[in-house]
Amino acid sequence: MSDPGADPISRVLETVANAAPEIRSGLAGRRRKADEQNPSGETQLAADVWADELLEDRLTALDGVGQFASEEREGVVDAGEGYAVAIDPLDGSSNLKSNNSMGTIVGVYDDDLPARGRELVGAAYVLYGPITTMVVARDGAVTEYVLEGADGELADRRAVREDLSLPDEPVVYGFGGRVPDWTDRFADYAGEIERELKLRYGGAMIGDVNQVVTYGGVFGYPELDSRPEGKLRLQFEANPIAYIVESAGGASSDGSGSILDADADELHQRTPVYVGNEGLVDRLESAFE
Ligand code: P6P
Repeated sequence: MSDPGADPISRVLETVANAAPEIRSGLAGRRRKADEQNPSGETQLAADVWADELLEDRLTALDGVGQFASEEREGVVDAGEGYAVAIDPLDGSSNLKSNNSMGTIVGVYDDDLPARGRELVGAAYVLYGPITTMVVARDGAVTEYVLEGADGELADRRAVREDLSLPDEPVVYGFGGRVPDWTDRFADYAGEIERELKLRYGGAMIGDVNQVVTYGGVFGYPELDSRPEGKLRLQFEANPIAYIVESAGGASSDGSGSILDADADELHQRTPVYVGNEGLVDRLESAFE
């Protein structure tokens, strides 16, 4: 398990890393639908519920964790004194049926939840791809690890990219939602980008964001005519990813400014999300003026 002597933020991140091989090995048998919906009204899979309970159990047991919240549960769990941990235990779990990439997202806030992204003191995502990797942002630095473990045990956490930063030249883009649902101003922006970059959209934010972090480009789940606030959750998805991408030299926006400056009013509030190379995000904000 995590090193008890480490600081609380490290202990949270190590606990998520240690759980990753076990979560990965537990997915195959948990593809069935659960009987519940999450607070966002999305049908849960058995894997969603199981990963959420596993991580809640381990993270709330840590000294230095005072609150726990998850995309999969209604309220904030009181865990004593310390940092607030917000997770998306299985981001993109709808990809489980089609056997495509998924992820786990974690944000460590130095404030009660719901909290603004500026209160983050650490964030990470695990990507369950052909291999299991974890991208961690702390103190302005981003590191990618390979997490290797047989039979659900973490045998090795090996840094493979340190001081990770987005390449200067963007290559890929990925935009969520249905094209007819896009607002005109986003559709105009997307029309420009589509003629410049290569489409990489896999339906799980972590897989798509990792493409942008690796190759340079832009990911967005935009404002929609039917839902101006978009789909993605501020506490569990948008803030941690914005923190990571901005720590890697990129930019984030909710359409008007950095996602990290967005007011946090409700635990499950949604926000439009645009992250990637600064120039591409700037162009989006200019198109929205
Ligand atoms: P759509 C997964 O459910 C998720 O929350 C993100 O990981 C992903 O970017 C988005 O929703 C996909 O949504 O509408 O394309 O299925």
